Amino acid sequence: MISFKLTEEQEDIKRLARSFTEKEIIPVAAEYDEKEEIPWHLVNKAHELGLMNLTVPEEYGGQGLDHITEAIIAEELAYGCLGISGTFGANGLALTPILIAGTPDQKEKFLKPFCAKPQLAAFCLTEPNAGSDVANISTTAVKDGDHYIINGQKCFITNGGVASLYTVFATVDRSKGLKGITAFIVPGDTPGLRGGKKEKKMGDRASHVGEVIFEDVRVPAENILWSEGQGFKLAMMTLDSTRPIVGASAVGVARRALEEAIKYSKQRVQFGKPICENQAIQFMLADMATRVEAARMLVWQACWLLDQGLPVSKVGAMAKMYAADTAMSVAVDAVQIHGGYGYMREYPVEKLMRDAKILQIYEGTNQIQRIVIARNILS
Ligand code: COS
Repeated sequence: MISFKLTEEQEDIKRLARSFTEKEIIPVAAEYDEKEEIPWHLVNKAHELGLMNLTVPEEYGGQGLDHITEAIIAEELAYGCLGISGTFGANGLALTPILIAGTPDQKEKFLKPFCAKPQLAAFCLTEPNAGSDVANISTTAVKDGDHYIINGQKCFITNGGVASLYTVFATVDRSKGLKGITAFIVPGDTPGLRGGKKEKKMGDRASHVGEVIFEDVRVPAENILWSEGQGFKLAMMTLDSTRPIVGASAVGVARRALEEAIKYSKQRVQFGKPICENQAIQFMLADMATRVEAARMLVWQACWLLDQGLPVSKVGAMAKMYAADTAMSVAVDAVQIHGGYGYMREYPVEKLMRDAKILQIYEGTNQIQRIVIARNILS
């Protein structure tokens, strides 16, 4: 049976997330975008309200939610500010490898204390010379008795340098290519781990994105997820499960841009009538609204597949790609409908357009998503 009706619990959570967005995120979004800082007080509040660590089981201190409910929350929060929602969302990305591959002991040891407090986590995969080409990472993990010594540099890491917990991908043997990649859980206070340069970004500015430097970081072998050489597969499985949520955030950005454009087109009078009475504007709004609905359906389908434990690579990539492209095109059109005012910082669509761009790039560029889709349909 197919149903698009949310459960009572999902309706309640959606109301909670929407009210948090209206009361807490929207009033400060422009300020933190300008300051390029994380609003830490909102990390505390989101944690208190149960809007973080959404899919971590309750026994480990998370919310124990399914992926469809996670998508509903991500859309609502990103409606208010992509940078702020992405700060919370990065926990989901960083903790997913532990949820997929962690032993009960690892989950008890790392997830429980992490989720007990308002803290941030970071997923350390990308490097200066290994973005799309994950197999090319050069951060090394050298075995030393019952420990590994990690050395290297990660870049473009959300929450990098300000996180309390890191999932880190390093190679134990570069000659093995992707079969050498190994995933480690690394607490943020481990000696030798430090944040490097903080990036200055086009948009998504209320999130902290920066380098993470590893200098002789000593990690017990028991912190390996799965086993040596399983890291590439784990990274791919993680991204399969988080890309639909990037799609959900993109739907939030697109929906906000659409609503701002509708509101403005009804208020703005030119040639003696509101501009929404022009068919040129109506056709734009109709296309924007249709794309938002279609993107949400793909996101929900991908989340449903995830919740059923069914293969999700193809539809998850479609959801991320289509929703991110939708956010970009709808935000551009929203600026266009606002005319000169849309280009000014006074109106929110200027920020939405800057924010939307990153959705086509992070967690796999939209070109990578097309590779994943093409491989799936041709195989
Ligand atoms: N789930 C499980 N295993 C997977 C998988 C998935 N979704 N995708 C690939 N694998 C496995 C393959 O089965 C293969 O295993 P075997 O060697 O045992 O057969 C192995 O991984 C290699 O797969 P493949 O040959 O497809 O790897 P490629 O090097 O061609 O890379 C892409 C594939 C390009 C899709 C991958 O590197 C990628 O997603 N890159 C983008 C990374 C990204 O999103 N970066 C953003 C940073 S995180 S914010």
